[in-house]
Amino acid sequence: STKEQTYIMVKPDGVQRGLVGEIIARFEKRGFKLVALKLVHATTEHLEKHYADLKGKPFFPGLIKYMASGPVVAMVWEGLDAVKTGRSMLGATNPLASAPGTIRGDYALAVGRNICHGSDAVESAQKEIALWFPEGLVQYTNTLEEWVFE
Ligand code: DAT
Ligand code: MG
Repeated sequence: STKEQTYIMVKPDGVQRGLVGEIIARFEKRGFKLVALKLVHATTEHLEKHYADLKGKPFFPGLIKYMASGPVVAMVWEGLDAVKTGRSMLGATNPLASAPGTIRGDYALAVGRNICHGSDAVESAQKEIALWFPEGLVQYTNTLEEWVFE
């Protein structure tokens, strides 16, 4: 296992439904370190870059409209196997296939309203972090780290 950074985003439905704190709490309690955070109402152009790999899918226009419908909470979390672990904490893309105990499995039903995003690979995490945080991340020491990592 290696220390990684992953891009996690509470989508507009998660913000509207008051699930921001719940989602942040899960990453905090797991032991991940928060290294960037902001509330942003993204433009269509920005979201089309974020979801560039899905351009051409039948659901793409609806996805962009939904993602632009309100502010999102953009975050970067750091820790061991952050990308893969973040994905497993989120659950499956379709919430109906997400296990209870996962974020989507506990709080969502519809694939088009699945409340949160998580990077699917280290390379996409790096791209997404650069897209959402061109200003860079926050450098600081978390004094609890020695209790979370060996
Ligand atoms: P994930 O968000 O789990 O990485 P993805 O990258 O394949 O999934 O798709 C991005 C988002 O697009 C997903 O969170 C919800 C939406 N989406 C995916 N497949 C869909 C579908 N078949 N119908 C409607 N929306 C879909
Ligand atoms: Mg994806």
